[in-house]
Amino acid sequence: MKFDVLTLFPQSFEPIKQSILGRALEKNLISLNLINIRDFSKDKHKKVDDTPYGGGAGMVIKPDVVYDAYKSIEDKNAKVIYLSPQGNVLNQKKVESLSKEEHLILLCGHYEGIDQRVIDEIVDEEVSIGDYVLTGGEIPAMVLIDSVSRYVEGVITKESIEEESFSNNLLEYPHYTRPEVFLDKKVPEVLLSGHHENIRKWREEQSLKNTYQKRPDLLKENNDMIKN
Ligand code: 4GN
Repeated sequence: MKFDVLTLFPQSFEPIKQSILGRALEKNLISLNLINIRDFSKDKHKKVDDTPYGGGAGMVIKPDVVYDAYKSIEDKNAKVIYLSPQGNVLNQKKVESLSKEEHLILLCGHYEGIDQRVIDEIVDEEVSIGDYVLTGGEIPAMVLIDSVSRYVEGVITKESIEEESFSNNLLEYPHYTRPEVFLDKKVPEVLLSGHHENIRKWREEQSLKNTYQKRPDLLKENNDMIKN
């Protein structure tokens, strides 16, 4: 999986070069190419924004610099995603479907936004990570890269994907490790029993109970899936 990111702040992507994704980058399971939009400014002061037509607060990113940055990539088959509060809200199903793409180009805005004409010209889909506004699209882009990369073969084990929250539209069961007693609390007996079928049933129960208590809306979604 190839990620190209169009951003004014390439340094903000350092956090996703650590840990599991760092290893995936080293093993070339994923690639992350950061393109600084500012490098494509033709202005002697490297200006990338200007005041909005029609007036109003803040600055708007100029369409030509974004277009030239995009054109430098040269892959007509890549899917271009603009991270924006106006986009389709990301969920696990969407994450899984994006992981089937070979090449994603992520466009990050800042300030008041990007001139609409270049968005209309190059963007295939707008994606939002939730109903709130951030100062830039970089954190949403990192959320997308992290969540999608987990589905790339070899990044994490298949078991981790299958067992996790949301994969069956349910929350996960609780996890325990040593010591057997911590602050007078004992690990649930069944997990020490070695009885695999009982453990499976217990985890399924816990998973359902957790979902019912914390996210009953997900059970309703499951119900709707059965009905339809
Ligand atoms: C995306 C971008 C929130 C999201 C953003 C989100 C930057 N905020 N909910 N802020 O996924 C104007 C220009 C706001 C880009 C945008």
